[in-house]
Amino acid sequence: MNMKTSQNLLARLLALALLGAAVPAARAADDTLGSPEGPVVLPPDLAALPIEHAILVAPPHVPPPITRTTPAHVIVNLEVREVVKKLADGVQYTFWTFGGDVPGRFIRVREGDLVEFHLNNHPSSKLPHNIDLHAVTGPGGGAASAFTAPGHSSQFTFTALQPGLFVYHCATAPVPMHVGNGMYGLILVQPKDGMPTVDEECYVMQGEFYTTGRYGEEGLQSFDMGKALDERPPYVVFNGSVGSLVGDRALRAKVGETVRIYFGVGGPNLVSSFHIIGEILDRVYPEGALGSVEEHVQTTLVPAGGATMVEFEVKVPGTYVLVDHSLTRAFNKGALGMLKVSGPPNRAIYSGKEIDAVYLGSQADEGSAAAERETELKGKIEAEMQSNTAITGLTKEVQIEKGKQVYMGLCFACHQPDGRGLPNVFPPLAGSDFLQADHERAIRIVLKGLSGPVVVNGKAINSLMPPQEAVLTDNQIADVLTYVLNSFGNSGDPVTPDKVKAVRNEMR
Ligand code: HEC
Ligand SMILES: [Cu+2]
Repeated sequence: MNMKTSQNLLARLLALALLGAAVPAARAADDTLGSPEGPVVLPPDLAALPIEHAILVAPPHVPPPITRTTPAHVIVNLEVREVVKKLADGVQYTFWTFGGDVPGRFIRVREGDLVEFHLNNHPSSKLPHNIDLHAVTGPGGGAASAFTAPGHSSQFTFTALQPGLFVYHCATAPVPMHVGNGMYGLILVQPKDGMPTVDEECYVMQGEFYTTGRYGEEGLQSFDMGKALDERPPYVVFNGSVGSLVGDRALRAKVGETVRIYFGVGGPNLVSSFHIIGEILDRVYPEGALGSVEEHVQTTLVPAGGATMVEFEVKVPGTYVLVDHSLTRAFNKGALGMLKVSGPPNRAIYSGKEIDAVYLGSQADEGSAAAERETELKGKIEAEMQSNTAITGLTKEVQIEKGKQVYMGLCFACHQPDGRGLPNVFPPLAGSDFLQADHERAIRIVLKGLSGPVVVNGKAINSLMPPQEAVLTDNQIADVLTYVLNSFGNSGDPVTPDKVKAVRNEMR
C-alpha cells in the first residue's frame, strides 16, 4: 500500500468513525477509485433523522431558506447533462452541466445535516464526470466516491460540518476542461442559528469560456486548450452566457427591499473583482465565510473556486449593473448583468439629472452641427425627389455629413479633428497618399485595424490601429471613409456600403 492510499484509507476510516459506523475492513482495504463500499450502517441517532429531499434550483434563483432547527437526513439528486446552449447571440457551446444550466443547481442544506448525495450522469452524456463539493470534509470533496459513467449513478454520504457558501465542481481529468465547460455550482450550508432574512435572494456565478473562435464568432464553438493554458478566454460571463442577466432576464427588486446575492466564481482560472455599479454593499461575507462580515464595501475580490455573499438595501429605483471590475471582461467579454429596481424615486439620496447642458468639447460641437446639416440635406433630397431624379450628388453629401459624425465620435481621438494626426504617433488622413492610393485597402484597415510599419506621405510609422469591424456597420464605414476622402483637402469618390460589405465578406 503506497503512502497516498494509506492516507486515503486513514481519511476514510476517520470519516466512517465520524459517522460512528463499524468499519467494513475487507472493503476498506480495496481502495480503488469508484469501487463501491456499500451503504454505511448508520448509528441509531443518525438513522433516526427525518428524511428530506433537497429542492435544487436553477440560476438565478435559490431554494427557500431552511426553517427547521434540527438536523435532517437530506437526499440530494443532481443530474449531469451535456447540453448545447447559447453562449452569446449566434454562438453555441456544448456545456457540461450539473442540472442543465451553468452554473449548476443551487443546493441548500443546514449545518449538521447528513447529506446523502446521488450523482446521476445522464445516458446521453459522452463522458464520465464526478463532483468535488468544497463543503465536504473527505477525500476529493466527494470526487473519490463520485466518478460516474454515462447512464450511471453514484452515491456517497457526508455530514455538513461547517457552515458557509461553497463552490462545487467536476474534478474529472482534465479538470480545467470540465470546469471550463461549465461544471460548477454553489452549495449553501446554512448555519445552525440561521441567517438574517432578506427580501430577495439570487444566484450568480462567473466563469470564463475558452472558445476556438474569438468573441462573437458565430456557430458552435469548442473548447480551446491552448487559450486555457494561456488564460486568455474570449468570454468571461455571468451565469453561463453573454446577456444571461440583461433585459427581460435581469434580476429584480423593489425600492426598500434587501437583496442578497450568492456570488461564486467557477473559473476555471480567473478571479473576479465583483462590483455593482451604483450600489454600496451594506454587508459582505468575504470568501463565503459566515464568521466575519465587512460593511460598506465597493468591490469584493472573489477567488476562483470561491464564493461570497453580498447584502444591500435598494433605496433608489433604476438599473444597477453587476460587473467584474476588470472592465474589459465586463464591456468586451460579457461579465455584465443587471438588477432592475422599481419604485418611487428618493430625490434626497439621488436627485436624478438636474441640468442637461451640452459640454462635449469642440469636436462634438462639430458632430452635432453635422447632425443638423444631415437633417437639412435629407429634407432637401425629399423635396428634390418630387421634381428631380438627379440626386446622386446630394446622396454623397448626406454620406459626408453622416460620416463626419462617425469620425467625430471615433476616429478623431487618434487622427485628430483636422485629420492631421500626431507626428510619430498617429498618421495623417489629411492629404494621405497612403489612404488615397487604395480605397479598398482603407476599408480593410478600418475593418481589421492596422499594425506594423507603414509610410504615409514619406514618413514612416509603426504603431497600431484597433479593428472597428465589431463596432461599425457597413453603412458607417462607407460614410466615414466618404467623409475622410472628401475632407481635409482630400478629394474622392463616395465609398458605397456594398463595397464595404464585399470586402468584409471576402475577409471572412
Ligand atoms: C486608437 C487610435 C485610432 C483610431 C480610433 C483610429 N485610427 Fe486609424 N490609424 C491609427 C494608427 C496608429 C495607424 C497607423 C498604424 C500602423 O502604424 O500600422 C492608423 C492608420 C490608419 C489609416 C492608414 C494610414 C493613413 O494615414 O492613411 C487609415 C486610412 C485610418 N487609420 C483610418 C481610420 C479611420 C477612418 C478611423 C475611424 C473609423 C480610424 N482610423 C480610427 C490609429 C487609430
Ligand atoms: Cu465533468
